[in-house]
Amino acid sequence: VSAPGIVKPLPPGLFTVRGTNAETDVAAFAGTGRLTPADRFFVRNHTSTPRLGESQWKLTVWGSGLRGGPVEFTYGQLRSLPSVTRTAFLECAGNGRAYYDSQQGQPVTGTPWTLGAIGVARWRGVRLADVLRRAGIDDRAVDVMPRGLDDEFVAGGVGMGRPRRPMPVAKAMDDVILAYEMNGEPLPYDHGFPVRVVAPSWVGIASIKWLGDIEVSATPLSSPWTTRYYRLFGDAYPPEGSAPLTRQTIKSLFECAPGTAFEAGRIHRLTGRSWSAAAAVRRVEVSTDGGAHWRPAKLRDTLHRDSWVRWSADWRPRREGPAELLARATDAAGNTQPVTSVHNAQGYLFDAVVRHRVTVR
Ligand code: MTE
Ligand code: MO
Repeated sequence: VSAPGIVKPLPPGLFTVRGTNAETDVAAFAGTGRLTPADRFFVRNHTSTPRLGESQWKLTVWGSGLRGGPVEFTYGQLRSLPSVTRTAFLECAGNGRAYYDSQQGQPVTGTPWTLGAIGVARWRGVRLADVLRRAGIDDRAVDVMPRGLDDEFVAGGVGMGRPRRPMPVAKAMDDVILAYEMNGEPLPYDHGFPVRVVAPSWVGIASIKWLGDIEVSATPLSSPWTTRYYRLFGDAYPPEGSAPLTRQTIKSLFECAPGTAFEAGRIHRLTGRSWSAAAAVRRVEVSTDGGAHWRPAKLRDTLHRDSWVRWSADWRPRREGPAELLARATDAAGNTQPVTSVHNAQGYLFDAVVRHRVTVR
């Protein structure tokens, strides 16, 4: 079963499909390792997955921030550059958005993801910095804007062109990868075949899939994905919104489906994952009584900044009826998940502790 706009099969129980987007069901992370297999990895498509071939594909790097004219790279040329491999999570800026409404009573627009718009993969490709240097990037360059080869995005009858979003040259030259492999296999169609951007720790939209060209500019660039979307709008922000979003935030999930029934009087091993874009998660606390009492979860992974830490906590529920499981992560930079997340109209960067509702019987 695949959804309109998505090529790979999306079995119910592993995915919840909304339009052209597919969220990994949190229970589908259980039993997977630190890396999320591509067949369980969420898909966020503005339109639909193009099936491109690598022999026709080329990358064009162009713009006022180059010393000379446009430079093209074939797939073979890109593959022959020195490669790097890096584990990084990829997460939609709207992951957790549904809880603004369901937990805080604050309506927001956009895909109502719960917590499954995240995955961790091992990406292999070339450094964007190497490609930009080979293309002759000039000292005057300020912004770098990758653009996809998928269809134009149209919202409310207004065409916005193909998905593209500028990043400052400092990020582009730092840790960004042009990836052609995911978990040791060629990129699947849905995740950007033949080549995608991976911008570690940044909002998912920075990781443009089906890369076709990159504009390098000596003057600041913008796109609807830095002006209209992926900024924070609302009471807590100026009328023009916050600055364009860069890093993701801190979150935790339990690997159990909402409403899961636990047998009273028995010991259950609760498992989950926590991650943060600012620094590695170093402490996770769990509450099984709706937040009245907290205890440390057992961390099952070494600390890693761009990955999640898997954890577990044993629970012997006593009373029958509804229960709430809460997990609260703290990272090495001292960030802790708050009780409520500051509202913004498009529901980005939800970071509050999520109340996972289950039952005991
Ligand atoms: N790139 C293109 N070309 N088109 C898109 O629709 N979606 C972005 C980003 N890159 C998108 C894109 C968004 S919003 C996210 S969260 C990530 O891709 C999702 O990556 P995935 O589908 O591989 O999980
Ligand atoms: Mo996204």
